[in-house]
Amino acid sequence: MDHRLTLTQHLLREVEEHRPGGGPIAAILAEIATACKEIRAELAEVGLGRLAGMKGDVNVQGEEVHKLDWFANEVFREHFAGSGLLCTLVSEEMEQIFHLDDDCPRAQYTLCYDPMDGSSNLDVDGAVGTIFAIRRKVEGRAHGRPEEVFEPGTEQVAAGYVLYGPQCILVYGVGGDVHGFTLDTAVGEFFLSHPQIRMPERGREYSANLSRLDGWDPGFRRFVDRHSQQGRETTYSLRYIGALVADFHRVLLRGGVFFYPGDPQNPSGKLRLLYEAAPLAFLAEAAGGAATDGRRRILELVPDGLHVRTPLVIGSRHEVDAIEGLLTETPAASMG
Ligand code: AHM
Ligand code: MG
Repeated sequence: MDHRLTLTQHLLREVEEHRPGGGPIAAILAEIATACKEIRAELAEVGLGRLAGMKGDVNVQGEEVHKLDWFANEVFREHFAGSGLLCTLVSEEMEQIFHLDDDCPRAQYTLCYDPMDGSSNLDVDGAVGTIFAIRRKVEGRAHGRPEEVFEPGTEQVAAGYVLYGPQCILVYGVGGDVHGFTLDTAVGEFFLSHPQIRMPERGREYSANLSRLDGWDPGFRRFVDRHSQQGRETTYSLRYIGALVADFHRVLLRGGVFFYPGDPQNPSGKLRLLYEAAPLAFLAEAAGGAATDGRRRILELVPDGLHVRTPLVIGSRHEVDAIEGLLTETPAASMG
């Protein structure tokens, strides 16, 4: 019988290799995997009732909260409160930092996460996901204050996501390679299915919400023009799921680019730096790809708020460079 490597076996090996002495990082990642299995189990039942639909609240983003947004966030809180593994949680679903007072004296890490990414897909049985990044607790800062996490993404020590699609897939990196695992639902365990993922240097697909195109910097519009059917270089297909995790997963495996620019109403776009853009940028770079806000490397941006947003261009080196090149042209020239 073929030996299948479990996530736990893999974590112990990988974390020790890239983060020597990082046992707690492996334990946090294993705990995240368990939390996500719980979320996935609930998602599989959602059509049957108790967590379907909206909760009736509006979150800090001004967005309506699905019951599953709330549930997924609670699962994370329950898994980590009292675990002694984390000092601080930062979540899309919590306006303030969640400080684990009892755990902080011994816990060395902070977790930033989006518990239910793409939740507008919930109503249509579309793909959704969870995004996460682990940061080392910054010593000497007053804990429980947002400033505690105002560090660039280069300070992340691990990042990953879980995609709840037809299969449930967990992808993580701890500073070395990026690896993917598929949940065997009969066994209840993640097994290695995508070892050492490398993002192709270029792809054949791009991913963006084109309904917002009118408000974008002309450089983005020119990229779309060039690669549309009527354009001069008809080599790309458009793919857009509307859940960042799912769109990113496709780009990671097949190459190409995802972008969510700013526009006059939302100059920084929609996606949040701490628990969406920075974790995926960490993975993209580790897999040989790139992530920028159009001009600056995402991993070097320093947040000045828990829920700050950033434009995001993420994917294969070739396409990210191409967009950056178009953005640096003058608006007049770039409309060509
Ligand atoms: P969410 O985390 O509240 O679900 O919002 C983020 C989602 C991303 O997953 C996705 O890329 C984006 O919003 C889609 O936005 P739009 O509907 O404007 O295309
Ligand atoms: Mg999200």
